[in-house]
Amino acid sequence: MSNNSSKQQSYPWDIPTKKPARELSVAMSRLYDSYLTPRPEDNPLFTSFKYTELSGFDYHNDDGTLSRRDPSKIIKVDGLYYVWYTKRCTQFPPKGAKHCNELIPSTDWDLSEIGYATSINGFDWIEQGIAVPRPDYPQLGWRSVSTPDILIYENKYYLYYQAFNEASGKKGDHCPVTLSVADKPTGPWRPHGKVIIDNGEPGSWDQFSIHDPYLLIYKGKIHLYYKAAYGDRPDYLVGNGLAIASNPLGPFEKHPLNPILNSGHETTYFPFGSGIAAFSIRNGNESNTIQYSPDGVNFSIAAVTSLMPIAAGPYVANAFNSEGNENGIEWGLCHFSDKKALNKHSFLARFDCSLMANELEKELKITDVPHHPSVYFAQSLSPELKIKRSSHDQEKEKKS
Ligand code: AAL
Repeated sequence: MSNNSSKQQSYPWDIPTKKPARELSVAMSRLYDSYLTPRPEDNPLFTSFKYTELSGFDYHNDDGTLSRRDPSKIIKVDGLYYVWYTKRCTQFPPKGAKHCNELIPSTDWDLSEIGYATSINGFDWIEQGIAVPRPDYPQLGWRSVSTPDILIYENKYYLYYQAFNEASGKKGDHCPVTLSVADKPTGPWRPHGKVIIDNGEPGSWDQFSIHDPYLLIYKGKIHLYYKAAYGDRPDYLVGNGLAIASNPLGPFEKHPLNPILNSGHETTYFPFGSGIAAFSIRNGNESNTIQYSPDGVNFSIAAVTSLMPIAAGPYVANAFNSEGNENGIEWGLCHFSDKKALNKHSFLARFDCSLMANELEKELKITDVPHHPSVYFAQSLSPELKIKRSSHDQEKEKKS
């Protein structure tokens, strides 16, 4: 503490919007240095999230045989919104890597295809069918194709997706990324048939998996963000990488600074102002944050939030023609899945947020988001830990 700090004026009652010219604690300094505005209510990169169930999708009475998950970003073509997603329609629900076969999926995204749907308002959807089916053995992705994202480049449509040649979970969740090309969003889609992003060299963080491809055109270059889960499961780490190309078919050059996000399962990126913003949704020290980079590479935390949408695929108006003054995003689709359910499947839902540079939606700038007690109690102790904790207490009492 400096000598004159006791003499300086108190921090004002009405929070100053500009950093006051007085000594500040580290936390209060950070409020001005690390965030666009000191109050989240005014911060264009802070948002809370609201959720709406969608109409138009059937799930076989939730018996686990029909799943939709990992939606792409959403695009609008001729007044219609389009989304692509992992669609699994199998005779049986997933039964794990040990019990899977040609009919029984290992995981929720095993034995899947790429489905797509359209909507005029983003709430009511009509499934249009399968965009990319599983190709015949031994073609790339014969076991499963999943987790798509869309790029429009020079009037052609490119669907990037994960291509599994073995059931996920057998060794890990190992797969590369490939793509299919079409002249229209409705297809027909022509498989490229080749791996589009190579796995890293042996021993590197992305040696086994390139997941969640996510495409933007930024500063004239195709930016493909991806996620890799690295380290040994179940305690793996999750990072996001970036690969850049001048042509949708590659070659994609991985950024030398990869990983460029230190946390965040799944990828959600959008042009914001003159840079790129990202969701860091779960897994890692920086879970539940919204991040910003002035260059698409060097991200910092811009907001801490809660109840973030899982596997968010936002509607990004200028994903492929950003002009350097972008207004951000307001809604998208995400998925929910019950990891503990026996008949495991996922379903799509809509999220709404307020991440616009030029507009604030008050209803979506709330930091106090109360949850029903059932949300907390759903996070129950395992029976083993409960026993350990209660015997701890008895031990402690005996000692005291
Ligand atoms: C998802 C994504 C990828 C993974 C699996 C299915 O949430 O990260 O798609 O492979 O889980």
